[in-house]
Amino acid sequence: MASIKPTQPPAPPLKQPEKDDGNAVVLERRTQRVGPPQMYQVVMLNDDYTPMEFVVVVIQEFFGKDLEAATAIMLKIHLDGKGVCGVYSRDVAATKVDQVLEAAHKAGHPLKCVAEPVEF
Ligand code: TYC
Repeated sequence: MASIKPTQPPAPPLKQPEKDDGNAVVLERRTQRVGPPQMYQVVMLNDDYTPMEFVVVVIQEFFGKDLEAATAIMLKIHLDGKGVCGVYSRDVAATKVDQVLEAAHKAGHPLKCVAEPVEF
């Protein structure tokens, strides 16, 4: 008598390891942007200890202002508590903040500044 084999479900096809033939195309997922990129203003804050001259030099050095413009910005910060030194893309603004904080820290001054998104 012929034996009856139990029927097996078909085996899944063996998966071939993917080979890189050097022609692979990698698609980078990008979030679609509508409108211009968000810009950031670097806002410097007043304090009671940082010398005015130091602030003026920092504004000239890192924000590309001449002596007159840097002095006007410094005085505005001194009188109003804060002031905008410049407007940049996100990475550039973050770099400016780092540069100012490092220079102030090295000189022993408590000068602070922050980057904040520009409202429009
Ligand atoms: N208020 C400081 C002083 O009288 C000067 C100053 C100006 C400090 C601007 C910080 O962001 C600043 N020496």
